[in-house]
Amino acid sequence: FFFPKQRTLAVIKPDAMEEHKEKILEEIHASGFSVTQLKETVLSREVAEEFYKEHREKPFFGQLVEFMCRGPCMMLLLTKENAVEEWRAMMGPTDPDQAKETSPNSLRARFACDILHNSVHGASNEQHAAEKIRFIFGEICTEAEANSGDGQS
Ligand code: DGI
Repeated sequence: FFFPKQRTLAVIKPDAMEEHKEKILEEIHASGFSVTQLKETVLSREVAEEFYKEHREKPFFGQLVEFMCRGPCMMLLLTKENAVEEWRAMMGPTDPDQAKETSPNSLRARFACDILHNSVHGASNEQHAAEKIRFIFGEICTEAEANSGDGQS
């Protein structure tokens, strides 16, 4: 199969920043991703709420926002063939207990504490990736996106 170069947004979440950041970055590079942009930042409540707005109605939304603001995060723009899917595969399932069973080598199986404090984030599809990249890193976009004609934000 041939996959075109693709971009995704990855985040190292606050629970993993102290102990596992270097190891995760090392594995990102070793897996052939290019780190096109990188930013370490403490999210404000407003930014965290907007970042996870798809989950606004979920019972865990408050906890999730609070957790994401509790310390620094590392935001990464990753580029690789099939980046969205490959980064999701590297992360493993949302719940580390499940990850340990189905994907023991995944980052969440090895580093996550529980379903909320689960070490890493990755955009779930190409459209979310483009939207979150724009939200976090601003108006750096590919020519294809620039020409796609959705004149939003
Ligand atoms: O894309 P994922 O991060 O794997 O999962 P998601 O988009 O369904 O959920 C986003 C984040 O919300 C997830 O990484 C952790 C949190 N979350 C998801 N499901 C639950 C949850 N937190 C709690 N406390 N309980 C849940 O069932």
